[in-house]
Amino acid sequence: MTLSQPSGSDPDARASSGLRSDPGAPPAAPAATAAFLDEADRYSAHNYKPLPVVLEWGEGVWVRDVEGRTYLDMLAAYSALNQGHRHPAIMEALREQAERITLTSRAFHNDQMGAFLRELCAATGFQKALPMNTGAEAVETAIKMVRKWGYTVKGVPEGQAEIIVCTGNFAGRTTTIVGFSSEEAYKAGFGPFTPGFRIVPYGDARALEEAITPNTVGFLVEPIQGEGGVVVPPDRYLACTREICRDRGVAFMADEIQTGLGRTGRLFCCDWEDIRPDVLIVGKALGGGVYPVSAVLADAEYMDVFRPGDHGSTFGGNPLGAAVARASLRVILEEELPRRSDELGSWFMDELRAVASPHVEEVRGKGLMIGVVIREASGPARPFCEALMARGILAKETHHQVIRFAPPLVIQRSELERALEEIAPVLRGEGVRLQS
Ligand code: IF1
Repeated sequence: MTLSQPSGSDPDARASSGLRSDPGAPPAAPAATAAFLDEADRYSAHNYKPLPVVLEWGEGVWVRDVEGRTYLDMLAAYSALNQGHRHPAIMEALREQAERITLTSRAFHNDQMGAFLRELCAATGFQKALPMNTGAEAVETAIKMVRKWGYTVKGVPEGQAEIIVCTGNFAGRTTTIVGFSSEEAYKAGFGPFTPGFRIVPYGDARALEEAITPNTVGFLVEPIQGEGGVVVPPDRYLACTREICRDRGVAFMADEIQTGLGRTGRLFCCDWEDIRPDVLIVGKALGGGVYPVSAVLADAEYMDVFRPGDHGSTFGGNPLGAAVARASLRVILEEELPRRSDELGSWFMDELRAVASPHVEEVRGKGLMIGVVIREASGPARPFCEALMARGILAKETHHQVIRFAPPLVIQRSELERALEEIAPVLRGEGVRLQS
C-alpha cells in the first residue's frame, strides 16, 4: 500500500508515490541519482556523507527525489523546517518582500527589521534582540556580548572572561565554537582554539557550581542536546543551573537554536521548567526553512554593551530575512505548533516504545524531538536509516547509535501512523544490514 500523493502536490509528479513497503538494503543508486551523486562528489568538499538520495521537490512533510520517489521528511533539516517545506504563508512573505527590497546592509534602516524584532521580543519576553543569520553567528554574538558584559558591567579583568559549556555540546562549526566541543572529531586539525572556556558534565548542576570562578561570565547550555544524541537532562537541571547562575552573577545562556520555536512541545524548551534565561539564542526555524535568520535576545543590561560599529554582519537584519522571519514566527504561534509537537510527540514516543525490538535500547526526547537509541550490539544506526530510506522515510543518525526523528511540526497524526507502519519493521531489523 502506498500513500496517495500529498494534497496539492506537483501535478506532474512521476513514478511511485508515497511510502513504500519494499524493504531491503538500499538499492544501488539509479541512473539519475547516480549522476547527481557523481557531480556532487566531483565538485563538493567531502565534509558530509549524506544518504544517497537527491531531492528535487518538497511541500509540507513530503519531499520527492529525482527518481520521482516520495519520502516523509523525518529530519526537517535538523529543526529548521518546523513549519514544513514551502509553507504557503512563508512563501508568500518571501515572494512579496522579494518584489520590494531584499538587502540594505545596516548602513541604512529598512522597514522590516524593527517590526521583526518587536514581534520576536514580544513572543520571547525580552527587551532587545540582535539579528544575525546562522546559528553559529548568533552563538558567537552571544559569547561576545556576555564577555563584554563581564568586563564593563560585572568587573571581570579585561581578557580574563570565562564561559562554561557542557560535554556533548554542539553550537556550530566556527573555530571558537568547535574549540569548546568535547568531540575530538569536530576539533581535529582546526586548532589553535579560543581560550576562556571550561567544560563540565552535562546534567550535573553541582559540577557547574564548582566550576564557577569570579571571572565566569556565562553558562552556555542546550536545554536538550540534539547532536549529542537527543540527550534530555535530569528533571530540574535547567531550573537548578539557572538558579546557580542567578546567585553567582553568571549569564544563563540558552542555546535554543534546535530546541526552540515549538520543537520540544513548548515555544521554548526552557518553558518546560518555567525558567527565563538571561540570554536566548534562536535560529533554524526562525527562517521558516527558506532563509537563514538567527538572533540573540536579552534585556538591556546585556544588550546595551554593544556600541555602534563593534559588532554586525552584512546580512544581519536584512528586510527579506526579517519579512520571512515574521511570517515564520506567525505560523508557529497561529498554527499552535508547540502544542501539536507536544501532543503528537508524546503519542509517537509511546508508539515507538511499544515496538518490540531487540535492537532498541531507549526512546527519548520531548515533543517531536525524538531519538531512538540502537544497542551497540546491533551496530550503528546508519543501516537502520538506510532501510528507512528504502521504505520512504528520511531520518538521520546522530552519534552512531541514535536515529533522530524530528519531522516538521505540521505533520498530521495520520502521516505519523503511516510512518510507523514502515518504522516498526525496520526497528525490528527487517531489511537492515546489521553491522556487528
Ligand atoms: C552541521 C548537528 C544538529 C545546533 C545548535 C547551534 C547550531 C546548531 C543546538 C549552529 C546547528 C546543525 C548544523 C549542521 C547539522 C545540525 C546539527 F548535527 F550538526 F549538530 F542539528 F544537531 N546550536 N546544528 O544544533 O547553527 O550555524 O548550523 O545555523 O553543521 O552539520 P548553524
